[in-house]
Amino acid sequence: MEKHRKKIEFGARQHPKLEGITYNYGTAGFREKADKLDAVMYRMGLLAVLRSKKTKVEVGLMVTASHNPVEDNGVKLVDPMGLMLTENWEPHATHVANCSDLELVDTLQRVAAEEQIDAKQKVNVIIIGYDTRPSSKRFASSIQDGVEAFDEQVFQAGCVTTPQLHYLVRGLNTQGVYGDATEEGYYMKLGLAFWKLNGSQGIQTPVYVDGANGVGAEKVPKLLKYINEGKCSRAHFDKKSHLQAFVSNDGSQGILNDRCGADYVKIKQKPPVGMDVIHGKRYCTFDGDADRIMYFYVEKDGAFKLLDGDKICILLAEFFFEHWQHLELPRATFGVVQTAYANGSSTKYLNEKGIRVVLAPTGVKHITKKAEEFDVGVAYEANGHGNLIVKEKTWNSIIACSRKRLRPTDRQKARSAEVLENLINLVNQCVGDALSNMLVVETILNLRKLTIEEWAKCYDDLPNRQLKVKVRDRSVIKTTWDETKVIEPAALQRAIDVLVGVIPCARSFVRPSGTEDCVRVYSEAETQELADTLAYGVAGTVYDIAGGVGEKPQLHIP
Ligand code: 16G
Ligand code: MG
Repeated sequence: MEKHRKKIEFGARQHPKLEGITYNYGTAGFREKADKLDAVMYRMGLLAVLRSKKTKVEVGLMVTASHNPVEDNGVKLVDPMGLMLTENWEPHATHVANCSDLELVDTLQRVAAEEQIDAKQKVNVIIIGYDTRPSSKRFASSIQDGVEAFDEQVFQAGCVTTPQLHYLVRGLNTQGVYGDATEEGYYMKLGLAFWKLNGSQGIQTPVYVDGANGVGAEKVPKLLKYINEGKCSRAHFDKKSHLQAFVSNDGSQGILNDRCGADYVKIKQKPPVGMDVIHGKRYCTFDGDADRIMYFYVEKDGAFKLLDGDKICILLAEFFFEHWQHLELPRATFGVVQTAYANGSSTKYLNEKGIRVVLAPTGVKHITKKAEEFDVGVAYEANGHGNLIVKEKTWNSIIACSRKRLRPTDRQKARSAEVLENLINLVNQCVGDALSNMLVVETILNLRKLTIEEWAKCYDDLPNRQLKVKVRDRSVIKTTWDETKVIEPAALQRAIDVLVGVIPCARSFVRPSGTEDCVRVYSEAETQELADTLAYGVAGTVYDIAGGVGEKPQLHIP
């Protein structure tokens, strides 16, 4: 470290830390107004070098603030297998971001000592990706300054979706076994799996995509090129399939995430601005960095129908489970991970199908970790983040079933194994991925010959309501691990129990947000009126018991 002290200090002068801000490496890395982030970017370049020295392989950094407004930005570190930064490094990131410029080298030295990092360990390369925000490209170069202060090298992956950056990191660290570590390799892998599942006929009806004016919008046509022109294999150019996707909010006019994108559609429960939504067509919506997706359509009478992460989860889990049962792998476990936000009807539906469901706290890192406890885990958040995770030994068993010469009586088994092998290749196992999950949904609907309306009808969502309450200090609220109950203040949970108890089939919980300064309230009940009454009742109680500020939430009945 001493060897690089001068260079690191020189860089710190080019990227000086702003006074009076405390940064926190939260569920999705750092997020802030972009004009407050330059020093954090430089410092994360430095930290990524230490992380890479520690793991002895490549790590990545993604510059994005996902569904936040365009003036925000953020950065997160990506671990060697393309997963989120391991939790015990989050405090290191927070310390390195918050120390003064003068303390920077010493803080890095402390991290290196605590993690017993061998200073001589060589770093191959640090991979950097960024989204379409105006500040993003500049930040990628601030990160590069951090990496170069250690005399290490970067690979600038350019403007990519968050899941593509995760894919690149995993591709590099598996020497291409997971997939060629290039953007082209990503399209080829998905394109080939899509062709194997859907054949040359492909899918006959188009899907309409709300690109949130973000990075996903510009990647859809690239992906389609590989599918429709058969460019999904270097050796063969004959693997042509068919998929049409028309992108609105493609960034040519509108503003990133402005009245469009998955977050807007979910919260407002209405179509994005900038898209003509017509009965009889199938729509989906991405968020700004394309790691979330949801589907929607309108009924004849114009009623808006959203198919959120829970519905996608069920489509995937049920399809997978049916084929999985044909494989007869008795010792292998299959399960679904949801969060407390999962609609009660979705959990009931899965239970009735004999599929095991477990809960995890909100956030991709939590659901992913929980899913890893199964041999095959499907992990989804209602807001559209989700994927499928398969253990290596189970992957090998599936391939063995699919490749083995089986007796004619085992044909179904071989067919199911082949479908699952291709489906797993179609999923981005690192992290939820809007592009890949769009192909997954399109494929399952196609293979099952389901329309979006038929898919929507698999269960009716219980009416629900989400609210935010402003309190003086949201950290006074402590919940159980799965976030379904409040532990402190105990009086708050007692009050929630009373409110829930008087409404049949109702459920409600509260938790401090990990990304905003507020407490979130969720409620569901048999009717919208009851869900609203309950949500406002609970919100009012949070306000009274947990130090509410500003206006008290109140239900205004028109
Ligand atoms: C972040 C998380 C998302 C979670 C959301 C909850 C990642 C990549 N993203 O966006 O999974 O649902 O935070 O936000 O982990 P909240 O804590 O403000 O409710
Ligand atoms: Mg996102």
